[in-house]
Amino acid sequence: MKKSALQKARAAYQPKLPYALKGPVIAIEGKPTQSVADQEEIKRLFPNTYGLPEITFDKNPAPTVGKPVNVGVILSGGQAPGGHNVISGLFDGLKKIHRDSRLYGFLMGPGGLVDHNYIELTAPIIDEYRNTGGFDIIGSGRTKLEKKEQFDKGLEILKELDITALVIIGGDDSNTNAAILAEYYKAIGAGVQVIGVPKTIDGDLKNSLIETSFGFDTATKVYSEVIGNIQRDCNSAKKYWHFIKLMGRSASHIALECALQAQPNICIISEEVEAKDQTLQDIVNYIADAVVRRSEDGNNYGTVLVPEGLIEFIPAMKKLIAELNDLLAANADFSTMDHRAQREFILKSLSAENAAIYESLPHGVARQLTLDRDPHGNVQVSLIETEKLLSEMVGHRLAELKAEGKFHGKFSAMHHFFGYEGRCAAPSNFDADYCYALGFNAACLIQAGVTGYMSSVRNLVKSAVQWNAGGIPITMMMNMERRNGELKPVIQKALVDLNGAPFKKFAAQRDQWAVNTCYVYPGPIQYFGPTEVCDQPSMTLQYEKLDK
Ligand code: FBP
Repeated sequence: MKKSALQKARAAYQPKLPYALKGPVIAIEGKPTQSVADQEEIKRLFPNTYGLPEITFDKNPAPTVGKPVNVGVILSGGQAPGGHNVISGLFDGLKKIHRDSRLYGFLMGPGGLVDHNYIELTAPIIDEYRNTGGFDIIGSGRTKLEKKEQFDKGLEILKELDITALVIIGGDDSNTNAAILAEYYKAIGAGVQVIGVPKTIDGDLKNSLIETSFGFDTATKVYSEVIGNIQRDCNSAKKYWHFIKLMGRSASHIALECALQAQPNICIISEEVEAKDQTLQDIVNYIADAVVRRSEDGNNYGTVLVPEGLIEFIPAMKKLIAELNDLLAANADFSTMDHRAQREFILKSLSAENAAIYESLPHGVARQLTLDRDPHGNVQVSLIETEKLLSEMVGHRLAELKAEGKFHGKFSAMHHFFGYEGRCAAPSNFDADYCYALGFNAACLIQAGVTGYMSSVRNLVKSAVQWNAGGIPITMMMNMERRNGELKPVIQKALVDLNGAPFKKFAAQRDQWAVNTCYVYPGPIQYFGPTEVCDQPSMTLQYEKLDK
């Protein structure tokens, strides 16, 4: 396969490991843990894996002799930069335990385990993918691993390949399922450990013990680079307002991080919209006001960052989506109707209040709200064109203001959606090191014999050698939430904390950014060069950890 010059140079990069993982490793057990909420219920549902101690690794003065171990690995859900390094770190960690250890990759996500599709990952395959972006080494998928029949079917192939540990690389939903699988295999004495690895560009799988999910760092650096480029462009031509939607599912971590890096004129934070009970019109008025004020200085241009999950956080829209969810779930033949029939059906079935909101939306956006949910029951927010909805409504508002003699400028909008272009970028040095350490650490958890744990590497604002490594029982991160009409144990999603340092930094500066032109141009990710250019973790992480 032909390689670019950067790919060749990058292949030779040796990711850094935390000091504790460099030689023989000893597992130190902490105190028994508890779930973040609903302790009695989670304990009842996870009798074999609840309350386990946190584990920290340290250097073992007495070298240990390991036995060969066969391990399976699955990439689950959306791509995130660094997945290949988790797998190469895992591979190297297993080979360190014993050179006859073997690693099998299940293909195209959790479905590969159930359908028995796999390959053995050998050294030449792993070497091809070190420090590269993407999940193409084994592919990824969104099959939800949750039923006993799937677990049993998976166990057949695990037994056939003599696999005694499974590593699931995924987001909050996939790690929730990893915990359920770990509990089931433990309960039936299957002899298979299950270890999770925190993945997602969305940055919403984090807590006091998981400082960040991998991929967030690289993806936000890619988006911030292009936002900066757009800002240079609009500052040069001075004629467009750019509405930029950013991936991130429900949480606004990505939008917030990009705002901190690039200092756009406006960034909407969904969690704040919900907390302040804002309407769509409130958001539109806020943007229109900035457009008017900038136009008074002759600046008919600017940038607006919009988190992709915004629509779900506007309280009135949230109610509408909730009613639509129930309506769609109860009417299986909805997808067979044509667009006009679907619209009529919805308008006559919704409550009067929700029908009025639905009817007020541009037809395209209204239809996008009824598209198929993903296998976890989430609205596919990446398919809803919120950036267009907002700019259209801002345009209407400005026309009104113009008619009232309150706006004399020009308003011409451009639209962008950044998501897929950042998910498979070559991992930044931070993600390359972090992912390699997470994978290597997962091998250490396997050697320690534990199950139902998430690989945890912490102290991430320090240099990689100073990072701490260990494992956190997944049940510790769980609470009970309503999903598809039922209360289920799930990992608590981390939304933007409006009292946290990253949001406060942003809120303290945004009024300045809105009216003035304070753009920062972060430029492309650098892999080689001075550490302050190449090795800085995200600003979110820095503010969260250093600005307490
Ligand atoms: P994960 O939670 O699986 O990591 O999702 C990441 C993500 O990129 C979201 O930001 C986005 O909403 C979604 O995937 C898009 O899904 P798809 O890849 O199925 O289009």
